[in-house]
Amino acid sequence: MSTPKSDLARDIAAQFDVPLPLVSLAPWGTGHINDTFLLIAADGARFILQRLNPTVFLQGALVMENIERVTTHLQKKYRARGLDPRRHVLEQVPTHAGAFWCQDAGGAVWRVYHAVADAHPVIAAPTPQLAYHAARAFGEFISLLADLPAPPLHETIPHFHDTPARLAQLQQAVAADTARRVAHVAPELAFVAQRHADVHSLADLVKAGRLPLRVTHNDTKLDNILFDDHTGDARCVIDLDTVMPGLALHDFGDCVRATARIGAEDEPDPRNVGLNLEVFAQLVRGFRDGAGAQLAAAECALLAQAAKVITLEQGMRFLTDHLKGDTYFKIHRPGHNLERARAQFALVAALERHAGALAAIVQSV
Ligand code: GN1
Ligand code: MG
Repeated sequence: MSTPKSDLARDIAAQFDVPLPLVSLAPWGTGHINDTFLLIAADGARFILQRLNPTVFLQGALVMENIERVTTHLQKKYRARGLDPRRHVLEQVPTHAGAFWCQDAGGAVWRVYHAVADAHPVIAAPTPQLAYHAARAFGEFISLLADLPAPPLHETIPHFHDTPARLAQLQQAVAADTARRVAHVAPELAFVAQRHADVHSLADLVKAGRLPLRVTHNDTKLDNILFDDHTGDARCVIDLDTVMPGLALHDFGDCVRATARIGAEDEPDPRNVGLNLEVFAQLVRGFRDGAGAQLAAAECALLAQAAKVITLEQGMRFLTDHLKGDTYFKIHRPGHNLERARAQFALVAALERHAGALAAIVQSV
């Protein structure tokens, strides 16, 4: 079916070096921010066309500059290992003018990637083995980018995983109460208020110079990895929009939030949300194996705390968006962001209940 969005996408696709005519152009993936389409050309070649959300990424050009530097560096690394970079790293398709992106009339940035051959994202609940491979891939991503030449990458979204800043944004949303929803979220606000020490725990260590900034991915959800169709190995890390200076602990923590959680990110009944300890153990093992010597003792000691901080932060982000009237994350039903927030807080509670077991796992793995 042709919609105004898909008609625009078709016009934009024609500006890139994509063989025409297209036999198919259809929405693709599960992202909450950008618009993504799968393009299939007459010869069967597949491409991913994306529109960056301009209200989230205010400086799309800087996002694209980061991505070019990061992918070029990763490609070199895989080539040096004798591997075909196209199987492991996103490869951009240029426009006819030779640029890696273009803008539509409204100023939004569009780009095209070659689809990675014989690889797929995993959407379902992962097995411990798959979790191991996912965490190893995200750990290795950090280790491969540790020697990215200066200057530092642009901060594409300032204060992205600055948890105290996220708390401040929540407090501002409460004070403004634009959507008149504050009265309904007293239990959630109380839950956050009891955890101010957690909000500050990692940020204080960064301030004190006790946790290093590295080049990190910052959105380490399971569906941001492509797995090989045949071997099942994690092959390519995708969604590079938020690759920038950050904490390895945030990448590990977000992996736990997304992968060791029982129940969906937007599970409507928080009682169904839990924590899979076996998966957690494999995430620790995988992330350490992947990041290798990169991880410092101070980081290893905080793995479980990082899972709690990032899950609390994500809950605060969803709650803030609910209070502001759902302007940031795409929603698919009324109250969706509140359900997401509650599910994150249920996971925080599960992480707290299992704190002893998590500490023992981190020690023993
Ligand atoms: C957003 O769009 P997507 O699904 O890749 C968000 C992440 C959140 C995630 C929650 C730029 O990622 O930070 O963790 O939703 N991306 C941005 O599922 O805010
Ligand atoms: Mg993302």
